[in-house]
Amino acid sequence: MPYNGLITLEQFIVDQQSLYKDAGGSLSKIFRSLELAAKMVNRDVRKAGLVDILGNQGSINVQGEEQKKLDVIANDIFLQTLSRSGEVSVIISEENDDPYFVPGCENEKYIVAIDPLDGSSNIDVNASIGTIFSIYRRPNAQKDPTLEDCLQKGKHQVAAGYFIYGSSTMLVYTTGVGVNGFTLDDNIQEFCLSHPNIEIPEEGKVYSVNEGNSDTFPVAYQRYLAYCKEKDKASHRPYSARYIGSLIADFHRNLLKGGVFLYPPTQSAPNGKLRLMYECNPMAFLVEQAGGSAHSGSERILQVAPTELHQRVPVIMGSKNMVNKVLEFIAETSLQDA
Ligand code: P6P
Repeated sequence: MPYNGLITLEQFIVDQQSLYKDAGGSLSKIFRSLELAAKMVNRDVRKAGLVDILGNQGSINVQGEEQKKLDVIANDIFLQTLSRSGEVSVIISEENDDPYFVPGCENEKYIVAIDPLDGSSNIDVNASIGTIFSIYRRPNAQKDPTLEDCLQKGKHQVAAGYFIYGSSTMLVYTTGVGVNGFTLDDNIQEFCLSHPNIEIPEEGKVYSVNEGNSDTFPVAYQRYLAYCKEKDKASHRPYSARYIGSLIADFHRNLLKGGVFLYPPTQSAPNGKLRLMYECNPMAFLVEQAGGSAHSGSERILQVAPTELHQRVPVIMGSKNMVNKVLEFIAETSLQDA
């Protein structure tokens, strides 16, 4: 019997190993690296207000965004620990223009895509932020890794998840056999199973979108927002608007309570703002494994064929029935426009 009924992440991974065909324990070693890095980032996030790691690093990342000091620190921590696992041949990061080919690991079989500290604009105001990760196998580990190895559809992910540094620090992940959540027990510094078999409600009463951009949303999305605000008791409308501006925080709330998150195309961001490889694909894998949906407006997110490392894609994801309602508005509008 586990100590005090607690099931640690380590014990859970060992128990699950046979389920996700982790022959040799390579994937388990990657998870242990991710867990160590998250504990280190969590330590730095928790003290950010006390030591000089707030504010901007001054450098600009590939997205043209100011890199905050914690962004850079988190990126370094994850790249170092993943490299040291000895199981990862390539790391894709929001903070790095190009793939990082891990020296000496040219013939390892895993690729990790990561957003080391998503929601970084919220660091200085103490709102929840997090790390998002996505893991693929290389098509052919006998050859040296290439950029093409990295550009795989989301449906080929072997694992995905996020760490959220919020009122508590959690890990939520999937290896394709459901979604489980673990909460960090600060006293023993162990992630312990706290949310087994997470399933997202098919319906919700929350919609998450930056309505500041709504005047340049496609008409279908504007019609959906009007629908959310109509009074209809039977369908629990008007819905509540909840938008923190930190993807992990908005996604996590909707995953547990039900709801829909949208980042539609806008005039300034015709493909939306969120990145396919290390934001939309991992979240899509998670939400589908939890019984929800994730769509770009024209296709299932996990079917999108990547062409660039940092490409963006519009996204509608969350409770299945709510995503389908948005898609209905898109279909109706395209019929009317035809
Ligand atoms: P906007 C944070 O920078 C982020 O990448 C996501 O975490 C978040 O959902 C989104 O951008 C917020 O973007 O344009 O609404 O500020």
